[in-house]
Formats: sequence, C-alpha cells, structure tokens
Amino acid sequence: MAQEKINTDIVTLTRFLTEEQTKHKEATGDFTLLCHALQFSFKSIAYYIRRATLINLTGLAGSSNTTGDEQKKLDVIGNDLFVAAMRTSGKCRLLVSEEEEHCIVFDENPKARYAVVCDPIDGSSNLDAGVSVGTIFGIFRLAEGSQGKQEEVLLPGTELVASGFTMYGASAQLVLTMKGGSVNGFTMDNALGEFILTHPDMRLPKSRAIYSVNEGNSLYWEKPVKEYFDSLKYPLEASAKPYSARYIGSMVADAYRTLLYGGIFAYPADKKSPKGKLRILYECAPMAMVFENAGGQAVNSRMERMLSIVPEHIHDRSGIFMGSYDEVQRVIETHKNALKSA
Ligand code: P6P
Repeated sequence: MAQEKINTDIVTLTRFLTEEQTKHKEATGDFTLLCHALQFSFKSIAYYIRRATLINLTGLAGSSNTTGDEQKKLDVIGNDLFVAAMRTSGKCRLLVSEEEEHCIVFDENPKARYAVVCDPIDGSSNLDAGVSVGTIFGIFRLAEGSQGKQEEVLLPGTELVASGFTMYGASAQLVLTMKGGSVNGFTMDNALGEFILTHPDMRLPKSRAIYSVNEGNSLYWEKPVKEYFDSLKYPLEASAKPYSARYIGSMVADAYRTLLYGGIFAYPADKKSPKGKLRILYECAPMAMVFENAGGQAVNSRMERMLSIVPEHIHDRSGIFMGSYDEVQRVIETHKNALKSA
C-alpha cells in the first residue's frame, strides 16, 4: 500500500514572518522580532488557559478592570504575560490593554517604533464554561520622532500595520493579517510548540444566511437595527428562508466562525449602550482589518467604515457590524431606507 506522503515543507509562523520580511527591502527586522514576542505571549496564554481548571485558575480575581468588568484570574495572568512579552521584546514603545487604565509607555525601549493594542483575554466571562476565548491585537507603526505619548495611539484602524486574533479552543488558532495583505490562519501544533499555516489566504464567502447578535438586547435596539434583524428572521419573499442564528458571546469565537462560514456578526450601539459595548482600538479596529482583508466589510452603528473611526480615548467603544460583503451591504441599505422613511 502506497505510503501516505508526509508534508515536510511545513510553514511555521516563524518561517512565514521571515518570508514576509524579505518582501520589504527596508525592513530592519524589528517588526519580525515584535511578532515573535507576540507569538510567545499567545503560547503562554494558551498554556495557562488549557490548565486553568486543573490549577484553580478559573473564577474571579476579586478585582475589576478600568472599564468596570470583573477580572477573571486569567484576565490578570494573560495581561501580565502580554505586558512582559511586549516590554522584553525591546520593540514595543506603547501598549494599550483592556486591563490597563492608562497606556503603558516602555521607557526602557526609547527607540522602539511600534505601539501595540490588545485585549489579552477577550470573552473571559465565558472561561468557566469552557467557551473559546482569545487575544485580539493590533500593531501601529509610530511616527518618526515619537515622544511615547498616549495620544500617539489614538489612530484610525487604517493606520494598523498588522492585526489579528487568537482563539484558544480545542487547539490554539491564530488569524493574522498585515496592511494591504491577505488573511492567514495558523494552528498550534502542541507537539512542536509551533503555529503552523493551515488556512492560507482566508476569504469570506460573499454572503451567508447566518446572523450573530445578542438578541437579549433587542428591547434596546434602534428602529433600523430591529427592522434589519426582522428582515432576516421574517423574510418578506415567500420563497426566502429565515437566517440561522449563531451567537457564542465570545467575539473571537463568533468572529472566527463568521470568517470561515460567512454571515454577519453585530454588536449594535443601543439605548442601553449608546456608544456600543466593544472597544474601538483593541476589538473593533483589529477585527475590521481582518474582515476587510478577507473580502468583507465592517461598519459602526452610523454605517461609517469601522477602520476610519478615530477614538478620542484609548477605551472608547463603538457599535459594529462585520462580515460577508453582501451581508454588511444589506445592513447599510436597510439603514439608508429607514432614514428615508423616517
Ligand atoms: P454580551 C465578551 O465579554 C465581549 O467583550 C465580546 O467578546 C463579546 O462579543 C461580547 O462582549 C458579548 O457581550 O453582552 O452579548 O455578553
């Protein structure tokens, strides 16, 4: 019987980053080294999440973060691991974390040219239930002569040089995209301790009858939002079928499914959360870059391109609709029609 051909030409994340660097003649290697530090933080966080139940790391830390969310023990550990990895990389000047009230300025890295924004463990409220959580991150290149000031990171998502997220599920998945580039998915091989390229050039299906939103907020939705979701659930065309509902409540998990299967994910601003719930810098913008680079769209609750939004504060929030190109276009059209008939 013919022996199954073993793939020996394995593309690890390390190899992928090295090959990416060779495409940029002016590259100094700083970005590559920063990404290796990011890679190490994902591996460390994945290790502790996988062992959380075994070493009593589930449950609350007895503290709250700056935006009022109760911190899980793993929130604190994940943040500490991430901060240490960025600090010791020597290539990160500024770090914004959901778990830190202020932007961290690494004075020990005065010549570093990158700012990193992150949610170290997004979806942590689901941890005890074994639901997939993840890390969301974005990388900005600071302007020449950066003074290392917090205001320097109040940038639109169009300025991101890279973004992505990990999802710590059955295996750790990493989704990474770079400015103007494709979206590539990597799967952690625990035996090798390496992220392996398993989903090259991920492309969103142009449309898919799946919607992902917390229906428990529908009482607070503005009229155009309610009309949009009703149009999915109660289609006017006799032949049309209702959309399927899928909502996990962990952004990285809902985003990963939407990226693979298509459809739309939404966390609209509403009467309860007029500015929305998800944060612009380290949740909405990095995800919007991934979805746009995969052929989709991402807009806020005013139907503005998510990547064009400039936050006024590092923890500013926004409503978001992101997903398949045609599904987001349908949101935009529904809102336009609602405004006309208002
Ligand atoms: P809700 C998790 O707390 C999170 O920040 C995102 O990961 C997720 O999409 C959203 O909030 C879920 O919020 O109100 O539906 O529980």
